[in-house]
Amino acid sequence: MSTLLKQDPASLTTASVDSPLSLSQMQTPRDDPVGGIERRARLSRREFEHEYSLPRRPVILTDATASWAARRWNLASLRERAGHREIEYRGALAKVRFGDLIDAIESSDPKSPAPYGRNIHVFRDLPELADDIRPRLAYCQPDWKSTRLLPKHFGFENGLEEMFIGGRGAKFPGLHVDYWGMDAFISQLHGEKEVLVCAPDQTPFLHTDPDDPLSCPIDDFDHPDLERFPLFAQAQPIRLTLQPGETLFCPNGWWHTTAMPGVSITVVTAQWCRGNWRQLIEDYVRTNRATRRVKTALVANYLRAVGVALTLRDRLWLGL
Ligand SMILES: O=C(O)CCC(=O)C(=O)O
Ligand SMILES: [Fe+2]
Repeated sequence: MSTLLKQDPASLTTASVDSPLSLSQMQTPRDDPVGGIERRARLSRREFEHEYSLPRRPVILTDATASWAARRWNLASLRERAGHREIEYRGALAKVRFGDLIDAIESSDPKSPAPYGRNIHVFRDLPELADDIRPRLAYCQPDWKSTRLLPKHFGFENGLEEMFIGGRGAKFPGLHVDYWGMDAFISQLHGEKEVLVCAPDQTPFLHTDPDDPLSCPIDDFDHPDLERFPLFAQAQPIRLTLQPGETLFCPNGWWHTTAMPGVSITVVTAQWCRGNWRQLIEDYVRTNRATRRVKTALVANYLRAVGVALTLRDRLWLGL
């Protein structure tokens, strides 16, 4: 089995939807940090803001999706309910029947893994499943990018929920930082997902290309080619396994990639908030300044002003 993980983290103190936290788990919510990434349950929105979102610290939330019906998804139920839908996924050349993708995933093998169904737009392409991932994660509210202060023609899409579905041996195509400054909530719903994470201060060891600063060219983390990528010998990647029911909060700037030891179904929620607004502006400027210099500077200043207004709203009205 080719995986990101050579060893699993210590046994987990995971809150599952079916079995509420025991008292001892509630009293020791910071048990079992993996490379400094804690597992936490029953965090208030304000605690999340101040302990993780503003300091830009990742965390595994063990109960963020507890109310989602999607916690009961599996290949058979998705095939029955939405197998007839035509979907798009990133990396595919054409639309595919969701049921055909599921069939391929069911018989995926590490030697020739089935395609990894990435960034499937649940609300647009799989409407039968939309209610299963509502309400939106509480830690993603309010989503700053959906504010009425941002005119539609700025081209920022509103909040995104996307499905990632893969089988044994599938991998995300590479270690990367998300574009548009977005934070990702990677909610594991079925099966396990192996995740490799590198903190922002590891960037000097990742051999990034200045023209493509959000992707890392290293393609095999079990056997990294240290002749080609000698600096990686100094890197300190964090490896963890997400269990069904767990959500990894991956703040923008943190590198991440994933691998699937078996069937895996995930929903990733993108988030914009006070914690990453500056990063959204930086990424907007980085990608647009060469072609539209004046417009980019004006929009960036407007976005900064929106950031001030929304910070005041969140602090004064919402008590965050
Ligand atoms: O769940 C995964 O495989 C990773 C998703 C991700 O990193 C992304 O969409 O940017
Ligand atoms: Fe990502």
